[in-house]
Amino acid sequence: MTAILNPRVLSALLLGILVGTLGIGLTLGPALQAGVAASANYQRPFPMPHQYWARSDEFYVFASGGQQGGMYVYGVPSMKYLSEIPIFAEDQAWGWTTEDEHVRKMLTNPWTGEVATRGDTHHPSASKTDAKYDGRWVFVNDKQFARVARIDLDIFRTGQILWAPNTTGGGHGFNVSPDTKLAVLNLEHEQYPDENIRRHLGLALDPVKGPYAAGINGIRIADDGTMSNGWQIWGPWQFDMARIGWGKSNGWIVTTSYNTERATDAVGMFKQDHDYLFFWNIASIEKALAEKKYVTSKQAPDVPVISWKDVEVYVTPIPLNPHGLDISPTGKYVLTSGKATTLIVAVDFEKVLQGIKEQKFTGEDFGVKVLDPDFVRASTMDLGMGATHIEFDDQGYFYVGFFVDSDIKKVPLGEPYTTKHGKTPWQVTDVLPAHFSVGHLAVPGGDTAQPYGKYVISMNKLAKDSFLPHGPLVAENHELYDIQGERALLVDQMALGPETHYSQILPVSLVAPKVQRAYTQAKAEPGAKPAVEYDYAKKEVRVTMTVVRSFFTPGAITVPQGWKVKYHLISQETALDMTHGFAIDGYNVSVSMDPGEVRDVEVVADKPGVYWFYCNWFCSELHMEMRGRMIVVPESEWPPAQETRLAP
Ligand code: RUQ
Ligand code: CUA
Ligand code: CA
Repeated sequence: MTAILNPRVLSALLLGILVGTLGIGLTLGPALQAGVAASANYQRPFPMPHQYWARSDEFYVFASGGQQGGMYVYGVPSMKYLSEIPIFAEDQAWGWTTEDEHVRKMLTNPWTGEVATRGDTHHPSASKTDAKYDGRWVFVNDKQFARVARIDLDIFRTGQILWAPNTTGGGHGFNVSPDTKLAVLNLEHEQYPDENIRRHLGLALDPVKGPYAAGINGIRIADDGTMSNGWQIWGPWQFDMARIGWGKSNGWIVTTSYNTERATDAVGMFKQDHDYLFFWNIASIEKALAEKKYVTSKQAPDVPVISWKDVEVYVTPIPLNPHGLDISPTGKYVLTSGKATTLIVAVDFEKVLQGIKEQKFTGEDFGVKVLDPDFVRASTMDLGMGATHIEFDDQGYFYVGFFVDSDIKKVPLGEPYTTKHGKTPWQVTDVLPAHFSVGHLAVPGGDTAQPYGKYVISMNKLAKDSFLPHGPLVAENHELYDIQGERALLVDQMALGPETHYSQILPVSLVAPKVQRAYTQAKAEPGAKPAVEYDYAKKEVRVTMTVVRSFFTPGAITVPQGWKVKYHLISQETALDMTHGFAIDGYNVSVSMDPGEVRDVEVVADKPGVYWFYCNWFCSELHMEMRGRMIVVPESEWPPAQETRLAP
């Protein structure tokens, strides 16, 4: 204590903090050296956690945020929360606000011009090479507006948002192909489409009473990750989950539908004791495109819309409203579960191909051949109540989550995995209790040809009393199980915001080496000089502003009231973690600039007076001093002499 009160030491420490944050290398003066020596007397807490988690974590978890609109990122096994990635919804904390031109453009529907700042992220799907994660991107869909985003893993930011045409929303099942050239987004919510599409389908649809139509969006992905709308297939049914096959199921898209009744309410959607699992031949889709068997809508004249009748598609019955849909590591088994049944079905894809060849059909529905379930199924298992989703490990087991039972069951797969685990297949060997109500679950690589195993994470829909009470709405609960032994071990729990659907769990080695410490954008504008430009014709002020500890330059600008002010903000920082903010008092503006980031912010200066803009990210000891003025002058008092003049 006495050392702290010594003014000489105190000023030395302060100077130390300042110099430290300014990142300037100085020779230590005698006073400063005294300060360093004094601080060495203080004991550090033990154990010293610095870098411990950075060095010990093995995986990144990219968890969809559901109605949070973005994604959460955390480490495994530490379960340490790392970041949010804002995507479909504005997220001020992470600098994702629509006053930024680029963000607003991404959130603008290209077909209608509407800006959508709400969203519902569901199914992240990582980029792959040969059906194995390659660590380039994570893609994810928004159910509410039927959008798909690409997250660039070098900066953990959204690089592109693609909107599906011809739909009012409800794009749920989403999956990226094993070679990252194709993605599919299913329309879960039925639509009353454009008249060109209606005519092409030839179905009797009613805009008010239903039934409606729906389909699948085929999204093409270029080598640089750029997505484009490739095609749509429409038919009589909605679709829920989606997988693009590999290995034994290579060349096929698999989807489920829980409303083959084509009903418009929950009771109607449960009318039949089964719905369908669909198999779509990708080559037949390309063939229909090549033969120009498609129409286009008025809205999207460049997106071909194919009828289900013009492609090769088969179905097989699955009991009571299937939801979970997952493919085993060799691509052989397609596992699916009904929501209102205790039955889990394993379909053998080799049997599907054989059944098609040998015509093992029991009939047809809307012209689609129905594959005999007895022929194509490897097993129908009675495992528990409220099955949700399924994942695979590296030992030949699958894990299935149960919402009602609040647990995960571990089950050995059939051939060719039996030699690996030596167990009787399709029977439960372990039960993992969950707290509570399992939604999705994830194993690292558990939806690819290369599961890493080791852990299962249960993304529970309800946490109930797992954590300190915090109101009627409580946090979500992610639970970590170690699955390396014969019996799984619940090793950790993590409270997280609402509401994760699926996750992708990628090895640190695939991601960490590529992560940038600063944006390279600012370097692309090396000659950028602060400037203020008045455009009297457009009634616009354009400000080029450099941002670096602890100054905005120019530090003051004058603008006529009612004009648009366009800030081109250039962070000149290169130090890791040195983010600045740009918020304007009394105006709805708050963006952030990560090191080297360039942001373009637009604001209409409609209120007269002196408005301070300031940095709202604590950046250095002079953080609070990092501010400047936007002086809004009533237009009647505006002679050009009021223009901001910058020294040359
Ligand atoms: S959903 S709990 Cu994946 Cu959107 Cu199933
Ligand atoms: Cu810059 Cu605080
Ligand atoms: Ca149904």
